[in-house]
Amino acid sequence: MEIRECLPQDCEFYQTIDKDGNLVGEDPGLDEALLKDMFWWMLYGRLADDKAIKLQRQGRLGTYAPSTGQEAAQVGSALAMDRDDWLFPAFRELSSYMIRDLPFENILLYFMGDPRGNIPPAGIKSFPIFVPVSTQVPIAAGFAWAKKLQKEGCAVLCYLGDGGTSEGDFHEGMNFAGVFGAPVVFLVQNNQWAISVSRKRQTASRTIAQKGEAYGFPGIYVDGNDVMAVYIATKRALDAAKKGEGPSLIEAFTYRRLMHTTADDPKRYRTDEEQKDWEDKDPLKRFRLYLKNKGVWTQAWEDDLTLKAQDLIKTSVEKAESIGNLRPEEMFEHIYSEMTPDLKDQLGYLKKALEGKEIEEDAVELKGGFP
Ligand SMILES: Cc1ncc(C[n+]2csc(CCOP(=O)(O)OP(=O)(O)O)c2C)c(N)n1
Ligand SMILES: [Mg+2]
Repeated sequence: MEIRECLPQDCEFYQTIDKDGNLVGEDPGLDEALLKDMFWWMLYGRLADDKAIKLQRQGRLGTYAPSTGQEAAQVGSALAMDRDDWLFPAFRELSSYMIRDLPFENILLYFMGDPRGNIPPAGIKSFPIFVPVSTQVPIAAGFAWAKKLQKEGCAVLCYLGDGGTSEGDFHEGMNFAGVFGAPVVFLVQNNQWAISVSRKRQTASRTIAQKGEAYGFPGIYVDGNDVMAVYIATKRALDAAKKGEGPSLIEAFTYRRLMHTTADDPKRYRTDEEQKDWEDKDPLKRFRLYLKNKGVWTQAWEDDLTLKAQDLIKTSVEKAESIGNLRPEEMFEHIYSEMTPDLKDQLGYLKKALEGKEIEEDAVELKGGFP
């Protein structure tokens, strides 16, 4: 089944290629270097995702949220950003983090439960991963508004999921962005599922894109498994934001091909048939066919890219696994820019405990029960 056939039929849906990689309209005429970059990031993202799942299964990584099947939505949108634009992620945007220069080893560290993974290297214009669903939305709107007031001329790309659109934070952030004309693009990766809750149970709206209209800005409905369509739609929206035309909402219609996280078993709530059907609409497969028809893709080229990706992945795993244990004190250090008196006290107790010193019980009780 084609992606179009799964959608409300009376809605405008932006797509450049069908599931077999054939053009559905005019060729968008993107540069060959960009097309190759798109394929590289999608392939690298897919292989890195696969490695992360394997590491989790081997007990070398904590719970991990896979991106397989969503590479076009992530790569198309992140490549559409300028270097000065800012990224607000949710938690399932592996390819986007890497495109924005967050090394894979940081992502591995984060999912190993090591806070050092969530400290972006200097100069990175990306906020850390937001696990509490949609909490990034109002912050992204406010941040974009601040950038507008400071006349910095940049825009913000804020990711969230279909499930995230049911949160109050989503509506507050959208409303704020609309009223203040904040230069922000909200990109909903509608992957059809929020853990085991299907898109149908999330909203009675025909599309998520139409919610933009309600807040006074454009809602764009795009094939999220079509990397060129996502790229073009996001670029237009970011450019409009930077020209002072305000926010946009993009719904990238895609599919979470694997489990919600490695702690989940999707077989309990969706059919094999559904999963098989989406295998056929896989974004990497589609784009490969398009590039092959164009004479850009060869097996030898993909083999080279695969080797390059495997090499990078191996180095990242080695870096993440050899970083050494955390200092226990570190758990207090990144909560506030300045440690609160309570935390300072607790850190003091911890230091004493580490030195093997006795701690007066009363003092500990009064100050909140540590250790
Ligand atoms: C405020 C909040 N409520 C619940 C959760 C538990 N939770 C984690 S992911 C998730 C579903 C999110 O679905 P969606 O927004 O569609 O993103 P996806 O997981 O599909 O990428 C839930 C309920 C959470 N992290 N934060
Ligand atoms: Mg979802």
